[in-house]
Amino acid sequence: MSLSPRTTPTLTQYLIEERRRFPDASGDFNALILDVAMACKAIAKSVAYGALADMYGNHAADAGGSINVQGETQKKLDVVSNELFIRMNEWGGHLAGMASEEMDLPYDIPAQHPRGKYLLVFDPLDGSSNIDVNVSVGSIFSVLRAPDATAEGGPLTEADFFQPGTRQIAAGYALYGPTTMLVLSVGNGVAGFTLDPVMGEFMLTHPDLRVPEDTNEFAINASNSRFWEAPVKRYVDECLAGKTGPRGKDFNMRWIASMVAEAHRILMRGGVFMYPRDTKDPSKPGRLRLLYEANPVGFIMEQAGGRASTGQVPMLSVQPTSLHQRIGLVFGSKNEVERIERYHAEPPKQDSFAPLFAERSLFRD
Ligand code: AFP
Repeated sequence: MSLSPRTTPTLTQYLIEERRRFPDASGDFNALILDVAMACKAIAKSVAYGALADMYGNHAADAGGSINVQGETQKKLDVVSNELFIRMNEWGGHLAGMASEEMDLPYDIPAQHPRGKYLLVFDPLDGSSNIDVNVSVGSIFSVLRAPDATAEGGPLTEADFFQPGTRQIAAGYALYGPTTMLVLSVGNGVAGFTLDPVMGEFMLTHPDLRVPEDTNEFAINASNSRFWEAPVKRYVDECLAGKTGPRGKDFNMRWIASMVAEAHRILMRGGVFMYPRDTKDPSKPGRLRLLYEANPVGFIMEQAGGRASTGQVPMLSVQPTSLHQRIGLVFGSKNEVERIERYHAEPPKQDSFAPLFAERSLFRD
């Protein structure tokens, strides 16, 4: 460890430098991001204490556990993280409302606190089904501008949040892994900060992150392969065929089941992530959620030179129609995501290459 005086900028310094691009800015936005960062630090602490602070296991509402709006069993840490996001962000006067994976309806700023001009949308603890086995999890957030009427005191409605991803003012995630990191875009590239646990500060360790345009790594839950649509099957089959297939190179596969951790790996070294629309449950047009998973991660990817898509259209162009809307999501290295989009646009090929189900393949004896 170097003993020279620390010159690495903090998150606060980074935000102040960024704000200089907007001489008329009030400082509200920077204060909001610092409140979000404070929530992430508090969550990082709870995650790190784990079993020592009785943080593992399911949330025990009425001793029978609790189910969120998604129909998923809430972990203790889901509930704690949601509460931390709310408490750290409701008082500052920067927000007109919040929405979360863990809350059925939007959260109104209590009357005793001033209202502001932004909306905060978050997944307080993504990948929380991995918590009890100590795998990396994270928080994902997105900042939108509130409609004027709401910012000025009108009623907060679900429709206030129905803004396409292109309208995000900022987005990011915190990753609670071997180190705690905050990855942030305020619309001017992507920067990564590492939490210095002694100083309690996020330090700018990864300025100007870029996603490599090409990759030989893909991530998908292959147990769903029988439900995939033809373009996804084709793409994965071609990757699995490796050097001897149409791609002419070998691929590696990864699946953490913690999207924020996969997003971070892809941001650092390239790759493609797919949780595509499939036929598993026709009532759900995808597994992941548009407003607090796909859009913020999509914004980060695009700001880092990567790409995010539904498979059919750019993710950030999708007009949301409900708060907890699910969607098919593909993101990562630009050239691979574009290839998957091309496969969706092309008419299905009768003689398409399908080694997964061919004579000598993974899924045959
Ligand atoms: P949890 O937050 O319930 O663990 O869900 C995580 C997640 O939304 C996303 O982070 C993963 O990529 C995906 O679900 C994993 O889904 P599968 O369990 O179907 O692989």
